[in-house]
Amino acid sequence: MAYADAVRDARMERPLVMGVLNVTPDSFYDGGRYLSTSDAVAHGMAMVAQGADIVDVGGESTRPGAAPVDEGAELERVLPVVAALSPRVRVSVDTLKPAVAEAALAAGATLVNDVSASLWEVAAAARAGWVAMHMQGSPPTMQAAPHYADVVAEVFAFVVERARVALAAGVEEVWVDPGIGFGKTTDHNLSLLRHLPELADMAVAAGCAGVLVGASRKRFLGVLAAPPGAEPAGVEDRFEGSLATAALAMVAGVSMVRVHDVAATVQAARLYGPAA
Ligand code: HH2
Repeated sequence: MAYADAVRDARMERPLVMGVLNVTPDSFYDGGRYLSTSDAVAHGMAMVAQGADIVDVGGESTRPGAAPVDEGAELERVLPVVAALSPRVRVSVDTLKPAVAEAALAAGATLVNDVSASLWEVAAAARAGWVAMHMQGSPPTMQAAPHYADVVAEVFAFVVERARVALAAGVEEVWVDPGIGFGKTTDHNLSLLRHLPELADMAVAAGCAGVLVGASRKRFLGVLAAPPGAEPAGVEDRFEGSLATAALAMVAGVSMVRVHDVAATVQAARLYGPAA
């Protein structure tokens, strides 16, 4: 049985939708929109009303070229939002810093969304879930010259190996994520997306909770939306590609998608749900 069918049969529910909530001035899509705690919490609750299963709170942009943020500033951005949302919805914290992950878990988050794939011990200590995402290099320079001999084999082997380490260290809920756009060209991203069914199978075999994919509004979708050779379409013109990619990922057996456009993505995910 294909993995996607097995997921449907086992859970009889739809793939999960993780709503993006960046409390930053410079995130590539929602930067500057939710700088106050009240605006951020209101947007988080709006995504819950649209059907988000998890709200992913971040206080540091990891877009290509992003400058690192001081730990104190990141804590100030993230903690009040995590504390306000976590009684009402499952919250993940999107951070590279162990201290921010620890503090967010203490404030009510239950999942560490770790784009560095290195914080599993923090998750284990707090009995929280953990996302192992692949990134080549680091945000300031990762898009300069991404290079792989075999992007699919290397990325999949990396995240599954990290998942095994985390599971052995006692993390019970481990997600793997190929890291779309993190040190990858458009062709690298497309190769990874086309091979997602293999990653879904590998994740199940390793004992993971599943595969998470975050392609929402990313630059390669702007490349696909523009005429050949033209400048990539801007973030506002990447909705259709984002929704199509989320749907493609779900069909491929991915069990969580990380998106900015929650309402539309939940509609797509409901195609998987039990008959009404
Ligand atoms: N992408 C971004 C941030 N966190 N986490 C996971 N697991 N997977 C992803 O693909 C992923 C992620 C980048 O998107 P965004 O948060 O919208 O932008 P920014 O990094 O500029 O804040």
